[in-house]
Amino acid sequence: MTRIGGPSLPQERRLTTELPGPRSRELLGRREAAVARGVSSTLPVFVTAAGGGVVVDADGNSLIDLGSGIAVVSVGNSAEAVVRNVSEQVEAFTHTCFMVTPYESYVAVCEELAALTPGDHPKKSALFNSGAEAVENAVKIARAHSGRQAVVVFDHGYHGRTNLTMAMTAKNMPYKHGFGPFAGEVYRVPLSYPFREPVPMTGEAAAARATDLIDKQVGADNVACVVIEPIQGEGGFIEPAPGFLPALARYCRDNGIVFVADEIQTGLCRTGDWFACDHEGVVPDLVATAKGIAGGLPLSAVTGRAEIMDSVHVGGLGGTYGGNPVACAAALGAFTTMRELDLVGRARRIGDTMLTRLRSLQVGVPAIGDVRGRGAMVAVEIVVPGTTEPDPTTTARVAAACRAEGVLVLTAGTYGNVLRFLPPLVIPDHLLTEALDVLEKSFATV
Ligand code: PLZ
Repeated sequence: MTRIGGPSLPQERRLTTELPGPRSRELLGRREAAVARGVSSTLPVFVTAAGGGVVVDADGNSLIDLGSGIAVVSVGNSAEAVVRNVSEQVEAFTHTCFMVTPYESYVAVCEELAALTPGDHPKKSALFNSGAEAVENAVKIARAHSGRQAVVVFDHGYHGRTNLTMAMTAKNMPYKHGFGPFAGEVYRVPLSYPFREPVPMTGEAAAARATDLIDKQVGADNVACVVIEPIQGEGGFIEPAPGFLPALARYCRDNGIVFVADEIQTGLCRTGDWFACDHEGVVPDLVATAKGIAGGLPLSAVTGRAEIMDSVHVGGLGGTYGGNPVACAAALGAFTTMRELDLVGRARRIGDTMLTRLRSLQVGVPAIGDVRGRGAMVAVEIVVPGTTEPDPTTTARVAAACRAEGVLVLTAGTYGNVLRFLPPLVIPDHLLTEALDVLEKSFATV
């Protein structure tokens, strides 16, 4: 059977119409009548196929994908092993509910997560559907384990759109505006943000600034968990100074606080390690994963120390669809693909290519205030030249110019001034180079 999408799609940038083209515009009309306005789209072209490093739309345009559906299709869209496993699974059964009658693939995913996540202590997992749900459950587990209530999060953090995770997310617009009241007992402390520190600060000093606030304003004894993205995603790909995460992890250990790494955007090969925490040898008590875990199917997990995971009473965790068999089959296919194609190594090479090119671009483009990233999670922060003042307008213009030329880029950041790049880890080199050429031209034209 010939596949419509997947890795065998021609790996080329091809523009046959303006974007969106006539067919997409027609669908947009229907969309406007039927889909709620609150759900937005970065580039309103309607997709018909995707694979490798391209997304193809209803008008036959083929775009270079530097977004991976927000860091999801790391193994590529419709990856072979994912499609095979999913097809077999839907032919066998589509759902029983693990809480009613279990199946092997759920257990196998938990075994894989125990092996892959940082640390070699005994671990257990529970599976859910979305990133926000995983974060919510990590908090439930930490509270059950510690008998404490407070949750500590960071400036610029993003953890989801449900009520508790909105409270944990920093940015008001568009995530929280008008949606309160929010869950209580959530406390926010400063991050380490090297590009924006008023005075240069070591990771240890930035951690002390945060933990001092926890001590003074919350009280370590009241804190159930500290939840942090090891590299912030939506907040603008902010990599804390070296030493920041290890110092926080130490503080948590010394104070009986559950250290939760939200690796939903950073996890599963994206940063050139299996998990971003591996970079400094940080071992979280709990790890939340989602996005890249299942090649595009909705699946998420909380994985952590067996004794913490098991502090919840029987029946205290779950949900109708959590660990759905089709999503678990996809995840097992994704893990296989990550190993077979060495996507950890591939992410590192993508990072080298992109950072080298972007740093040389920065020399001639004063609006590029910072180039940063690890592995295939790379960003440039756009500022008013000669200052650190964020410039979201230029950022939006450069992003729009890239998209008009068929390169799908995303933006991020508290100030909306970060261009971020999250290519599928299977993107061919020639497409990555071509996308960087388009980006370079876009800077020259705006
Ligand atoms: N934690 C670190 O990056 C999702 C959000 C897109 P869900 N990020 C993309 C949007 O505008 O909604 C994310 C994340 C981190 C949690 C989440 C939440 O994951 O699967 O979107 O619930």
